[in-house]
Amino acid sequence: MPCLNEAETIEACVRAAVGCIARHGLAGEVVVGDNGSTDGSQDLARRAGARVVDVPVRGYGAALRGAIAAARGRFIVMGDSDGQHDFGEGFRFVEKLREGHEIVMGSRSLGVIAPGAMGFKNRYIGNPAISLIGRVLFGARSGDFNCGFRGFTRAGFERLGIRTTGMEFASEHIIKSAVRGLRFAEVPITVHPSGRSRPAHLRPWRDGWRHLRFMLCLSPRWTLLVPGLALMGLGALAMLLVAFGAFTIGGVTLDVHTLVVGSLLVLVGYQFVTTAAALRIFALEEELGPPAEGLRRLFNVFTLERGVVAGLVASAAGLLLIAAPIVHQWWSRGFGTLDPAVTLRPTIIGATLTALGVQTVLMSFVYSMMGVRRSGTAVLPGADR
Ligand SMILES: Nc1nc2c(ncn2[C@@H]2O[C@H](COP(=O)(O)OP(=O)(O)OP(=O)(O)O)[C@@H](O)[C@H]2O)c(=O)[nH]1
Ligand SMILES: [Mg+2]
Repeated sequence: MPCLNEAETIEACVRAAVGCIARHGLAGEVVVGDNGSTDGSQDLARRAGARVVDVPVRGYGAALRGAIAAARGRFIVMGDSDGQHDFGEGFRFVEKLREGHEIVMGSRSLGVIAPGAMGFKNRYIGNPAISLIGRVLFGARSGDFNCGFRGFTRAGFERLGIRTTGMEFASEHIIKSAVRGLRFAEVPITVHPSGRSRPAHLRPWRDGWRHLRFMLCLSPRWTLLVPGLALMGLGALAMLLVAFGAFTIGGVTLDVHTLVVGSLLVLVGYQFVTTAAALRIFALEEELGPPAEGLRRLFNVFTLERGVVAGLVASAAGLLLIAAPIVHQWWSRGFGTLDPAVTLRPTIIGATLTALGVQTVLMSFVYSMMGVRRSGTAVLPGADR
């Protein structure tokens, strides 16, 4: 149980859990992860029969990670100590774990949500939205992604290498369990209104955003990569149409303006794509995201040096494309005002190419530096060279 200033409810929670363990004849213990309660929760928990672990790092995830590390069981069931979870239902998780499941999620939507147990924002907006995104992006089957009542095997949990310390712990835990293919089950649970009179620790907007941000950064494919490639494709098409002259279709003539807009789409799209790669490398290096064999192979080919050379060549070609027509015009007509009708087209194309090249050089360094910290064991070969 994570606990932060739950003096009003911690005793009842611990007693319920102790009772559940005894009733089912389990060899178990109640471990409370506390990181700084100032209301005497620790002593109340001990008196009710729990072992209290004082975790030096603040945050919900840190408290749980500390408690889980200290727990001695093969199976672990976690739940809140604010009175919302009914630890009498804890045995449902044990049954599923005994069947061989490695992560068992409590589900409020399959179970009972007592009146007043969940605020409108969390129940109808935050939780469904986060659950949906989690299912789509990571294939996590849970219908109640952020439920804090869960069971898991210690061995399975240790394989996850959890990193977060705040409320995102809840997302990281289930996402990684899904991504690593742990055997998954769901059990219905009941949630009650919390038994405390002080406000909740969870701050819906801030914590909801942190969950969302965490998920989007871990899986940039649908948020950045695919939109970026689409923008680049669209932009390239627009540029190709008018690269050599105006293009007329059904009475509409497209010309250099289309070229500028196409250039913009290509550049913005490329920024999306290169940022997606950076986030993905970060997730890999931090062991946060799913494994990425494709990306690994890609970076075998695109080493830092090759990236830099390719970028420099593109930039040089771009600059040449800008300079050549201008020099040519000056050469043939003498110095004077340039005629945009002649020079603008290659200038825009050249500028686009130069920007792509510079971005490639810079990002090559960024990617390579991201692999340096763990050099020797760099996930991306070539990144540590
Ligand atoms: N040790 C520790 N426990 C925490 C921390 N933040 C939250 N908790 C505990 O985690 C559990 C869930 O926190 P809540 O604030 O109730 O979050 P919630 O249940 O998602 O939100 P509500 O529906 O508003 O209650 C409670 O038992 C808290 O005591 C923390 O920073 N440290
Ligand atoms: Mg709560």
